[in-house]
Amino acid sequence: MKTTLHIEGMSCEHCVKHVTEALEGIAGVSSAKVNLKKKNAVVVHADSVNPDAMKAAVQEAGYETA
Ligand SMILES: [Cu+2]
Repeated sequence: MKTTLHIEGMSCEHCVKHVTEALEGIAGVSSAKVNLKKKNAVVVHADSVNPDAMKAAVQEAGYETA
């Protein structure tokens, strides 16, 4: 499955890395491509991964997501 999350609050490559690691740290997520300019993350994951878990991981990392 592929889910695109809108992410607010990223300002540099460090933020991108932070969000990428947060998302890829979730069990069942195979990859997360975070785009600073587009302010989004395209996450490839197993069907079992709840979108709310991905949002929570982004928020715990210190960023906003809707
Ligand atoms: Cu940053």
